[in-house]
Amino acid sequence: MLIKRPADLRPSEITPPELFYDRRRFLQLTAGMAAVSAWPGLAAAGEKLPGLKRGAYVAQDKPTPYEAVTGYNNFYEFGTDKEDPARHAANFKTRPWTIAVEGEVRKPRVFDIEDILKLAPLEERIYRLRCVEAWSMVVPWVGFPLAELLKRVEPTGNAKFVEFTTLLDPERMPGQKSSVLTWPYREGLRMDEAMHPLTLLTVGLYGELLPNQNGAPVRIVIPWKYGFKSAKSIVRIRLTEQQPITTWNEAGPREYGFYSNVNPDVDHPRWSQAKERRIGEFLKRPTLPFNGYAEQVAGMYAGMDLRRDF
Ligand SMILES: Nc1nc2c(c(=O)[nH]1)N[C@H]1C(S)=C(S)[C@@H](COP(=O)(O)O)O[C@H]1N2
Ligand SMILES: [Mo]
Repeated sequence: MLIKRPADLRPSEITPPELFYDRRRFLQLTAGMAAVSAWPGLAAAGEKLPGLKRGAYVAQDKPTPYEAVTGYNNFYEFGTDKEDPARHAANFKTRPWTIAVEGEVRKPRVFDIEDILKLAPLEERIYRLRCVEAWSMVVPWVGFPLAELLKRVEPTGNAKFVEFTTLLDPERMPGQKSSVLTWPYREGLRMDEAMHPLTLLTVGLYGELLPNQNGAPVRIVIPWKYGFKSAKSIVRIRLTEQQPITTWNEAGPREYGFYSNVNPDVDHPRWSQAKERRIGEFLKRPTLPFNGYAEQVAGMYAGMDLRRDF
C-alpha cells in the first residue's frame, strides 16, 4: 500500500478476478478447504455456521464472488501480493486462540474463541469494503456488534479509544520476517466508533467460519473506513485513554490518517480517492462519502475538519 502506486501494480492485480481465477485454481482452493473442514472435532476455516439470521445492515449491492473475496486479499503477515494470503495462510492454525480484552475496563477478561462464537447471536451482514488502494468488494460477513463484547468488560470512564492487535508469531505468519511494516499490526478506533452498531466483530463470511486469508479466527470490520482499519486475526483489544499508535499511520502519517473514513474529497497524496474499481466490474464507480454509510455515521464527526482529521 505504502510502496505501490496504481501504475506499479502487476497484471495479476488489475485483471478482473473472474478472469484471473481460472478453473484449475478454483479447484485447488476448494480441494484445500475440504481437507481443512474434515479435521475431527475442531472448528476450522470453511465450517458452515448453522441458523444464521440476516442482520439489520444489508447492502443492496451484489456480493463479490467467493473466489475473489477469498483469493484477492491484503494480509501482509502472509505476503504483500494479493494472491499470497490464500496460499501462505492455508495451514495457519487458529485453534487454540484467545483474545485478551483489557485496559480501561472494570472486568478485564481473556476470551476463548469458542466463547466468542457463543457470546451473542451471529448474524449475516452484507457490507461494502473499500480498500485505500481504490478498489472495493461487497462481502457477506458473519458476526455481531463489537459493542456486545465491550459491554461485557464494562469500560471505565477513562476509556476514550480502542486498540486492536493482531497475533505476533513470525513462525506462523512468515510475512512478519520482513520489515515492510512494524509488527504486530495494530489498529484503533475512537470509543464511539467502536461502540457503533455497524462495527462488526467478525468470525465468518458467506455463511461459514472465516477463511484464514480473511483474518481467521476473528477480525474487526468497520465498513465506513478504508479496509486497513479492519484488523485481522486479533489477539488483544485494549481500551485506552490516549489515541493508540496504528500501523499504517506510523508507516506513512501523511498518507494514512488515524480516522481514515472513506472520503472521495480527500485524495491519497499519490492517487485520487474519487472513484473505485469494484472487483469484478470493468468501469470505475464513484466513491461515496463514508463508503455510503453517511446516514448512519456522519453525526459522529460533526464539527470535525475531515481534511485535517483524515
Ligand atoms: N493484520 C492485518 N489486518 C489487515 C491487513 C493486514 O495486512 N494485516 N490488511 C488490511 C487491508 S489493507 C484490507 S483492504 C483488508 C482486506 O480484508 P479482506 O482480505 O478480508 O478483504 O484487511 C485489512 N486488515
Ligand atoms: Mo486495504
